[in-house]
Amino acid sequence: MYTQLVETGMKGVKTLEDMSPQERAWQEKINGGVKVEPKDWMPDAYRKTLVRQISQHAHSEYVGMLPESNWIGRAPTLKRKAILMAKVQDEAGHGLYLYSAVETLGVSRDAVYADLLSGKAKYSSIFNYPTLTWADIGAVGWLVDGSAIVNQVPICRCSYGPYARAMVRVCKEESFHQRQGFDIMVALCKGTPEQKAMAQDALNRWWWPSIAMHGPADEASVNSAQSMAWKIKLNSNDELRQKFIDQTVPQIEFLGLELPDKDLKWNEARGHYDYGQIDWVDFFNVVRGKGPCNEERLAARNKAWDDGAWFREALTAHADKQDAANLQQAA
Ligand code: BYC
Repeated sequence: MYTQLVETGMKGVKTLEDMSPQERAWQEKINGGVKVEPKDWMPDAYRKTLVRQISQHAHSEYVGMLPESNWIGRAPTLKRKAILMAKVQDEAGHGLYLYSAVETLGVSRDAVYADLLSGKAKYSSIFNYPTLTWADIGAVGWLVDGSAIVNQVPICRCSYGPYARAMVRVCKEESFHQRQGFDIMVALCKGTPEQKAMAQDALNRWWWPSIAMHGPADEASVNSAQSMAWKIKLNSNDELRQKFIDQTVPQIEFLGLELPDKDLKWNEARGHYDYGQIDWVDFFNVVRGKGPCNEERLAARNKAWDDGAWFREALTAHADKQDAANLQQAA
């Protein structure tokens, strides 16, 4: 949404020589590992890129609650239900930390949220696929939160202080989420043949979206070069995708499930797994709002916003009364 406002595209990453003395001094601080804080001077394009990425990230957490909350009422045991409720609540908390981090950049949470509700803002492609069976809840925790951890651990070291600090707690919670998902998969894979087949089916459907969610291939990633120069991103999309694949294949083998990609095999020379062709046409369709659940997700978020109007009004009225009482007391 903000890309057109960012003056420095992939090919236009400025060298230190091209920068003004102020920008050069700032970039040198970044190169030296110094964090940028909200009141520091920063280039407009850096601020806009952060607003874009952090708000998309916040929206992803918020929309990401929907595919899983769909199963809270149908979890197979009380224990699984309590765990899933805690996980979904954590995601709401992640959204709140991230919306707070965006506000430190001088934009209001309501403004960025309005862009989500209108369909203008992006959020992660992964949440536009349906959770059809209980095994999908296992696959989402294991693969989606697993991908999120691989992406977010480096963000704990990114150049913008409030974003980096927010990620520390998010990553700790994501580790719990990933383990609860894997635990569901282990239980299903040790269960009846029908349960194991359910686990395989969930893996087959979630594998490709989970590796695509790391973003377009490096040569098609318009923002990576600049974001990496600014240390908003510390790794490229393909590097993180490869890391996720390398760590997840042994887990698939441990579960005794079939690899979901016939081209997935260890490459001794590269020291990594090779993998098959990602369907980028499908990915960009989903990103553009044409995925299986895009409409449903936005409708759910809009309904929640509309249903909550009376509550927001009550909170505002209460805060106004408190302010008036405080003013009277101070007079
Ligand atoms: N979905 O130049 P690129 C979670 C867009 S939360 C949709 O590589 P960038 C969880 C991209 O925005 C998961 N759009 O972009 C929550 C750009 O478009 P614009 C969310 C995508 O920013 C609840 C265009 O494609 N995590 O896991 O350098 C429950 C070109 O891409 C996607 C984050 O947000 C996508 N998958 O790199 C459970 C992490 N990928 O904006 C789990 C923080 C790309 O120019 N974000 N696009 O119009 C990032 O690390 C980076 O923003 C990305 C993309 C790696 C996602």
